[in-house]
Amino acid sequence: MTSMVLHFAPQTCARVTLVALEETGAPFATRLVRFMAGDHRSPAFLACNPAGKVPVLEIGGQSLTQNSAILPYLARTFPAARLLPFTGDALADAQVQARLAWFAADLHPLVTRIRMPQFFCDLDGAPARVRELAMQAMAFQLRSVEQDLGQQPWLAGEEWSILDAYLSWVWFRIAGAGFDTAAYPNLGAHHERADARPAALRALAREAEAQAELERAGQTVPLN
Ligand SMILES: N[C@@H](CCC(=O)N[C@@H](CS)C(=O)NCC(=O)O)C(=O)O
Repeated sequence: MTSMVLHFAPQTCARVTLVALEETGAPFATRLVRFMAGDHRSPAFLACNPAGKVPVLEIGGQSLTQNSAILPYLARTFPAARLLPFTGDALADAQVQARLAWFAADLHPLVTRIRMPQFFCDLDGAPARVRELAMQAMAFQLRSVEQDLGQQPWLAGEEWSILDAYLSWVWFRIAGAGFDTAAYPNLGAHHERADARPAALRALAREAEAQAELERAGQTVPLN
């Protein structure tokens, strides 16, 4: 079997790939990227991903980046894990890709503005406003999902998919940054369900180990 190595950091969107790998049951190794030590700007890491971001999945020595590419790769390579509801129908499969793109291109940038608004405008008082506007935009994006999850347990319907892990990561990031979670009870319950899956628990345990390692070295990313 082709070897797989995930470059990741705890609490980041690499969690989604980590959960996907755990769901496949395939063997893989992990490499902790220590942002506070500048690992993501090292020549070795930039050779894997010139964008300097996690996740990077090395597959037989080749780097694959972007959750929206990695997750379909894993879904197609390990069909028994049923990571994504691909059917082979071009339009249905494009709808699945659209969902992935919604997470990567619409929701994730809002998460970043909510968590790290100072990277978008550092003028006096501006970060608070950046965060506020991003919270409003996030609330708008999540309203239809909240409605859907009142009718069905998982994003794609009756069956779990890795889209649920993506949503759970978004929820984790915004809930920890003061987002008004009380207005989204179905999303809150979904988060509990998604994170209680055995593969998610294994992924969270790996993250906890990595976080402890960062704490021992005084290299945790400061909370905003
Ligand atoms: N579009 C990328 C986003 C990757 C990304 O933004 N990763 C963040 C962590 S959540 C990162 O590595 N940030 C470090 C940096 O930008 O310096 C994906 O979905 O994989």
